[in-house]
Amino acid sequence: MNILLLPPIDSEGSESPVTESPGLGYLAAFARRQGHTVECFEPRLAKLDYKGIAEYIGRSDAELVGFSILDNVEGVYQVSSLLRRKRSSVHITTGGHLATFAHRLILKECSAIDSVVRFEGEKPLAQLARSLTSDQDLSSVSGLTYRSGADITETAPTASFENLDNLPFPIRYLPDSHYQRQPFNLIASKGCYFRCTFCGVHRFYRDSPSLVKRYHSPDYIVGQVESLIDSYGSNRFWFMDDDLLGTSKRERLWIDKFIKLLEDRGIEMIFSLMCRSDTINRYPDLLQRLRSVGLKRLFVGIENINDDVLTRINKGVRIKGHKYIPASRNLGIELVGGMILFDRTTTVTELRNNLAFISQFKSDIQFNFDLLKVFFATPLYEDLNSKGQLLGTWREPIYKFENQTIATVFHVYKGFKNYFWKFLDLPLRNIIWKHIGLSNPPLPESCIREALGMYNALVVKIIRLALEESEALGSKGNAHVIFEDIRKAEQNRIEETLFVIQLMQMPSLWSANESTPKRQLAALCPQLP
Ligand code: B12
Ligand code: SF4
Repeated sequence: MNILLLPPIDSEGSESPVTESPGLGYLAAFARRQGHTVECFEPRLAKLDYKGIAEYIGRSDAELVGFSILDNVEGVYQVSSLLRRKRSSVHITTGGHLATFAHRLILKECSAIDSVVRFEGEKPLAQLARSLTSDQDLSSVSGLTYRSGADITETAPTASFENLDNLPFPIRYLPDSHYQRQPFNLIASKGCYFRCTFCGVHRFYRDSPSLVKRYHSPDYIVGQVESLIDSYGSNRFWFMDDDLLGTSKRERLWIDKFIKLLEDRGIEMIFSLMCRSDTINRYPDLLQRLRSVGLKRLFVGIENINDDVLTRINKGVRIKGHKYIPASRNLGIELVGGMILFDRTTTVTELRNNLAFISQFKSDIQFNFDLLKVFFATPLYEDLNSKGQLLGTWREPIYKFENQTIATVFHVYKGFKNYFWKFLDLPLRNIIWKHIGLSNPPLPESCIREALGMYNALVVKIIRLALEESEALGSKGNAHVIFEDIRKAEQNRIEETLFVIQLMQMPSLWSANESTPKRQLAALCPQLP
């Protein structure tokens, strides 16, 4: 059967960078091994709107179309409805975390969609294609929710691959040139033993008949790495696992074996991964060892520096678990710290504690400052929903802050985030990627430190000012007015940060030169202060 798979569709007009979906690559590789013809299509490369996507699919010879859904359900509804008008006989299915949790809602809300594959999709997708080819009843497909007449029926899921090595290597569906600029995404394990309230990963694996966490063997992953380096000549990778490093001895043994294999085979790779803060605390030697085999960038879910908040989100860690958050400068690894600065019950003291913590690191960590977002079917969603504290819809659930000062500060911060996104945030990420060699050409250390230091200081300053002003104004505080006050007061600092970051995007200025951007700036534009 001819199958066409699409990664999560972005909302129209979104400019977020293209990231290859390893999940889609596995689905395609497995279905091909079962004898189907499978293509994956990334509409963002062609910059297509919903109509354009539907037209593209309509022109293809796909008989089964699969949409991966992460967040943008509305986009999938619109494309599916447009497609249905062009091709009445094509079978439209969906899958992924959100689709799994909201399977019945999706089929109820969008009549153009025929089915939802729940949980891991490799076996069910291949079974669905086989059933459709032979015109069989869909009841033999495992883990499928589908229409039968006016009803919605669901079949029980069966366990997915207990031994992940039985899966073929995922296909790489983006143009070759993409991998010269961006790393290859890898998945070495699936699942996570923790149960953070805001995350759907644990439910996805716990509700399925498969084991909660499974690993590919180090041999499989290293084999994949070697084969990609041989085929594409690029050695940059990004492990996208839920929690690759974990905290148990068993997980540590996996990492040790993986490191040894890379050393024994003399493989030179550059990679990044995501981990919990208590992993670093438990195994302080681990980062150095990973660094010696190519770890260049580490995303650490610090989340918060208040024990009450860590308990609220059920992170399974106390602040003493953050004890060993090292400085990038000392380690030679670029650190990204995920911080949840705002949640429904954030207090002013909690926010101040977090800002003080962030300030300590100056230019040593790239912080992602975030709002605790609610995703459908997560424990957080269930809790707030049961207490009647959710507004919006299941697709876009939101909550009201308890503390009015925090609400105002958040809206001021959000205003700056939107204001900065294109000019500061995104370019800063790009230059960090360049710096660590995850994309070319690399930038010198001093540049990155300068930009990061300026950016972190700017954001902390803005939030502190917003806090001061909204506390002083009390109930009269208006986020829009405070935003404008701060923007005017901090215009010089904003422009300087913006200029330095933009300057750094001109690699020709940086080549082997280690001087700081400020000096470069002064040399280039002596008229500037
Ligand atoms: C890569 C990634 C992204 C990429 C997307 C890349 C892409 N083109 O797909 C980017 C960076 C863009 C991204 C964005 C977001 N992401 Co994201 N992302 C991931 C990440 C790290 C890896 C995904 C992956 O490949 N996993 C491995 C594969 C094997 O698993 P899988 O993708 O789930 O696919 C399997 C099944 O779900 C199923 N399946 C999936 N799609 C389909 C489609 C069909 C047709 C079928 C049959 C089956 C099927 O079969 C697959 C194979 O077994 C996961 C975390 C993780 N490790 O999974 C988070 C994760 C999926 N993301 C998440 C979130 C919340 C988001 C955002 C909403 C974040 C935000 N606040 O903006 C956005 C949404 C963007 C959008 N456009 O909708 C959450 C989802 C939580 C939930 N809903 O419960 C996760 C789990 C992270 C987390 N721990 O919270 N993300
Ligand atoms: S540790 Fe990460 S993957 Fe695991 S439940 Fe928490 S947020 Fe989700």
